[in-house]
Formats: sequence, structure tokens, C-alpha cells
Amino acid sequence: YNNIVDNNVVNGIRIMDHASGNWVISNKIRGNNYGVVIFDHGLNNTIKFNSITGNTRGIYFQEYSDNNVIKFNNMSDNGYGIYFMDYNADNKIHHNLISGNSNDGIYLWLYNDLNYIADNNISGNYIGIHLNEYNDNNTIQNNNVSYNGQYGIHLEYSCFNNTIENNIVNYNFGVSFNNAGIFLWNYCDFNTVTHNTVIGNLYFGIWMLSGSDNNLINNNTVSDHSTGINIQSSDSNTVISNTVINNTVSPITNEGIKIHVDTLGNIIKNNTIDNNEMGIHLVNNADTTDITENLIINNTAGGIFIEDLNCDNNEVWLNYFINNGFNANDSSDPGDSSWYKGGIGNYWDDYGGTDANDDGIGDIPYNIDGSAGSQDNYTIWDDGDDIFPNITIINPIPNQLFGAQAPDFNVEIRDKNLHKMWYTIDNGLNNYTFISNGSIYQPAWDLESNGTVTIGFYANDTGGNISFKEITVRIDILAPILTIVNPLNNDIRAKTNRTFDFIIVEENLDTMWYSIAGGQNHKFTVNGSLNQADWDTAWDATTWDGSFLVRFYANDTAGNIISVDILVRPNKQAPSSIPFGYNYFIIIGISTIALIVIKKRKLNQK
Ligand SMILES: [Ca+2]
Ligand SMILES: [Ca+2]
Ligand SMILES: [Ca+2]
Ligand SMILES: [Ca+2]
Repeated sequence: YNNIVDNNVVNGIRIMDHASGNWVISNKIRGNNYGVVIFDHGLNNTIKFNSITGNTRGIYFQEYSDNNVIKFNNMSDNGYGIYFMDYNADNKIHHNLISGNSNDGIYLWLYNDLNYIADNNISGNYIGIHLNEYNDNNTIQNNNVSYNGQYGIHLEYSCFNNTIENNIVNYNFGVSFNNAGIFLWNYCDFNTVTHNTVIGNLYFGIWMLSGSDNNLINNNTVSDHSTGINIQSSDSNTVISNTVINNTVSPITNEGIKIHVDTLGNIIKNNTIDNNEMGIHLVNNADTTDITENLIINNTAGGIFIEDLNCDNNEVWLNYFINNGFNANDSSDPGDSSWYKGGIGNYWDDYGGTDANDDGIGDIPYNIDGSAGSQDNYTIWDDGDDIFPNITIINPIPNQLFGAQAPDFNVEIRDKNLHKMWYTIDNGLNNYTFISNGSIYQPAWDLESNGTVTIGFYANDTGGNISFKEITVRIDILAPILTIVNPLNNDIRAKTNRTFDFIIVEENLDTMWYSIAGGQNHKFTVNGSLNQADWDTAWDATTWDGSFLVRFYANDTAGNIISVDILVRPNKQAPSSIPFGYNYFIIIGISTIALIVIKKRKLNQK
């Protein structure tokens, strides 16, 4: 226990059964059968800074060896770099250089679970990282697995729940036969392959073969292969948010994503599939695939190809097809494939129809190439706003009368893409934009004269469609012209003479009324007699040489108002101290009558 084997040049270190807590540091270990062997039940050993070269197996884990750390070693030119037999768990293998091994860089044979393989540089081996049978829940992270011979990362035979994340897996094609960057074969299920860069592995970028089901392939960049992502005889995989580009390296056929040979229920979603030869290729019993929300662009041969009659019940919807050789070819049985779902289809850049009713759906179907005669009946299509704004004028109402105060307006304007609203009251000479209901601009209203005013309401939308509705209202800014012809100002009246006569000129007359000596208001509509009680009170209260006020009013329905003041002098005797009172009164009375006649004539002449 707790041996430190340091700075030796030795041929083989063997950590025996149940050997724990050993440190193997900075040794040169070369030319052995096994470089470092951790035998059964070797726990918590640390192997670091060693140079392990030219051995049949660089580091070899026998069985049940857990929690060992292998880091910062150089494992080159061995048979295998690191070899796990079986039941080794929770080991951490990181920051090692593992290169030029004639067999696999890291090899896990049987039942090795929960190991952590990270930040290693693994190149020039046969297979970079190889999980053979029943190896579950391992994490393969941040490794650079490039320039290996057959595959970069390879899982086979029922390896479940492994995470392959953030690795660089490039140019693994030294032994040129069905190469793949990441290859899941034979019932490898529920693995996550995420955020990897997978470039130039000659044949396939990411390959699922023979019952490798329910894997999640997301956010990977996969480029420069014959087939970017190859789903073959495997079901229910979710391929989501990957960038699949430039898969064109084969002189024969290339595709971004290929789904073929008895597959069911794979989901291809939200991927960018750009500049491949064929974007997506379904053939040979590729069934019930859900292909949705992908951006499928610049694929030189075609966007998507459903090649034969045995491809059943595939759904293609909400994808964007732009600038492909052909956008889609459906050669399955008529009606077998759906090109829309739930009332929404795909976007086709070569769609020839319009969307006149602005529901975002093309008004005629899109015809899909191929023997199935399929159509997308619900193409995604927006050709701009074709529907004019709808304007309803609630207030003012037609012929409504307004005075000097500019009227309020209340309009309802509806449009999906409303841009601007404005009104004019002078036929467009001046326009006033508004964003909510309010009042007509007062300075503009002030320029109007009596009569009618036409208010035009306008609205446009972002598509340039302009609507207008107008309404004509009346305007009255002139007060009534009220002339009191009897009594005249300063008339001398007997107490019994309460008569009054008037002339009114007003087209929108509302009410006329008067008050006597500041008393209460009395309405009137025709000539007649002033209110007796008020008159008598005022008359009695006024001295023989005084006068009292009768104030007449008229207003119109527009709110204009006028008042006319008439002073009335009571016909009373002067106090008895004044001589000749009676005669004097007669004389004044006569002359007053004469004066009225003259004034009336003058009025008539006007
Ligand atoms: Ca439209
Ligand atoms: Ca439509
Ligand atoms: Ca519109
Ligand atoms: Ca008026």
C-alpha cells in the first residue's frame, strides 16, 4: 500500500489484487506485455506523469478496480493504450496523450460503468475510444479524438446511457472502410451525443446501426462526410439542433442525414442541413419519421428525398426549404407521407402562390415532386399584408353639431400590421397623426367657419395599404343674434305694461331666457309679458329717476351664448316737492312715444 514508484526505468508495474492507494508517477514503462496492470479490486490508485510506450497494453485494468486516476500520462505506440477488462467503475482518465497505439486508444470491454474519460488527446490509434459490451453510464468529454484509423468513438453491444459530450472527433479514416466519427452499433440505447464537433471522417459523421435506439443526438456540428448522420436499422432516436453541412465528400452519393433499412420513429428536428448533396434521404423501410423545424438549404441535389414505396407514414412539416436542387421528392405510396400537420406545412422558396387573406398559409397547395403526387396544402407563406385597415368611426356621429371647442373623436382601427393613423379636416391639406383617440387639433378647428366640416380618418399598414373613412359634422361658432325691439333701452314703463318683443337669428337655437333685476331666470320662446312678480318687485323698488335691468339671453346648441341688457325706467311721479309733476309726465310720455316711432323707422330702413 501507498508505494511511490518514482523515476524508474522499469519494465512493467503490477498493482496486485486489492492493492489500493498506490502512486505510480513519472516512470518510463516500455516494452512489456502489460505496461501498468491494475489487478482485481485495485482501488484509489493514481497513475500520472508516466511514459508508457511499446507495451502490448499500456495500462490494463483487470476487474473490479474502481476510483483509480490516470492522468497526464503519455501512452504511445502500444497495442492498446488503456484496456479495461470488466467491472471497472468510477475511474477517471484525463489529460493523457494516447497516440499511435496499433489497436484502440481506450478500450472498455465488459460491464465497465461510470468511468470518466475527459480531456485526453487520442490520435493515431485504430479506434480512438471503444466501449465494447454493456458499458453504461460512462462520460466521454472534452477529448480530442482525431486521426484514428477506423472510428473516433465507438460503442457496440448494449452500451447504455453513456454521455459523449463536447469532443472533437475529426478525420478518423486511416483505415478506410465504413469509417465513422461516432459509431453506435448493436443495441446501444439511451446514449447522449451532444456538442461534439465531427468533421471529415470520410464515410459517416455519426452512425447508429442495428437497433441503436432512443439516443439523443443534439447540438453537434457534423461536416465533410459521405453521410453526416446515418440512422440505419435503429429506432426512436432524436436528432435535434445539429448543424449538418458540407457532407459531399463521396464521388457517389452523399447526404446530410440518411434514414434507412427498417427504422421507426426517429425524430429529426431543428437541424440546420446546409450545403450537402442530398439534405435528408429516406429509403428502404424508413417509417414514421418526424421531420420538423429543420432549415434545409443549399443542398445541391435535393432538400429531402423519400425514395421508395416502402417508406411509410413519415411526416414532414414546419421545415424551411431554400435553394435546394429540388426541394422535395416523395416517391412513397400516394398518401403515405404527410407534408403538413395540424394545419401547417413547410416553407418552400419556390412556392408560386399567394396569401391574399394573410393567414400565413399559401392559398393554393405546393406540389411535391415524385410519384406519390403529394401536396403541401398548408405552405408557410407570407407575401406581405394584403388586407386594408378597418376603420370604424364611433364618434362624432354624422351631422353632429359642434361649437368653437374642437370635438373629441373615437375611432376603432384594426389591422394586423397597423403602421400609422391620421386625420384631416381640410381634405388633406394638413394631416394630423394620432396614436390614440382624443380631440381634433384645436388650432385647426379654429380656422373653420360656420357650416359643415368633413373629418377624414386614415390608417395604413406596413404593407402600404391605406384605408379611410370620413364623417361630416356641423360647426356653429356664431352666437345667436338677439334683438329686443320692445322694450327699448331706457323705456319708461307703466307698471301694467310688461310686454316684450324680440327678433332672433340663429339656426341652432337652444334656449332663450331673461332675468329681471338679477332675479331668477325665466325661459321664453315667443313674444309676451315679462314675469309679473319679478317685474312688480323691480318696478316698485326703483325710484322715479332710476331704472332696473332686464337681461335677455339666447344660446345655441353649440354652446354659443349672447345676452342683451335693457334698462327699464318705471313711470313714476317725482316726489311732490317737484312742481308741475303731472304735466311734466304727460309731456315726457308723449315725447317718448315719438322717439320710439322714429327709432322704429330707422330700424325699418336698415
Ligand atoms: Ca398576404
Ligand atoms: Ca392564405
Ligand atoms: Ca393590413
Ligand atoms: Ca349659432
